[in-house]
Amino acid sequence: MKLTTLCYPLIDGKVLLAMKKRGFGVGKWNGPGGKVEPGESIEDACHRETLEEVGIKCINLEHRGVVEFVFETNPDWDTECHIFVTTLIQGEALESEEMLPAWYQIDKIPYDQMWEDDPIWLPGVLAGGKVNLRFYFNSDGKMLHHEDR
Ligand code: 6OG
Repeated sequence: MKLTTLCYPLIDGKVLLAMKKRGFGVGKWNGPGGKVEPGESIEDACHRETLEEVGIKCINLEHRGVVEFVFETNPDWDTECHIFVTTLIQGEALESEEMLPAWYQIDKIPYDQMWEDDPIWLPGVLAGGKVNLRFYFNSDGKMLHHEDR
């Protein structure tokens, strides 16, 4: 299954999210992230994707666990996604061709414009916790159910 990352910069009670402008998950707010390249470590991929997509350099990275996404009819989309929080960053968030970044107060996260799994696990991660869950989706991107992994 392909490996991916998601990064949540968390500074002064605000989290940096980014709206995907094209491709998979277009129109949805998510952490910056993407696929781990062959030969690359998962942490290096998280650093690279965060810099490429929103122009932020992560000084620290805390690994907060794994969320696995299983698409019952599109196994190409299945991914083991590694979740990171960073509390020390360099640079200002900048729009790229792929993503439009914005800082959100933790109690004002736009869960209605995010993937349906996010309200289940992201609040715990942003409160300092870890996650280890598997989510099942249908081909329309509708969440079916989830379980511990
Ligand atoms: P590219 O393949 O476009 O990166 N991703 C998901 N994130 C959440 N929160 N929920 C999902 O539910 C997701 N499915 C995939 C993995 C896509 C990014 O989106 C994440 C990657 O970080 C189905 O480069």
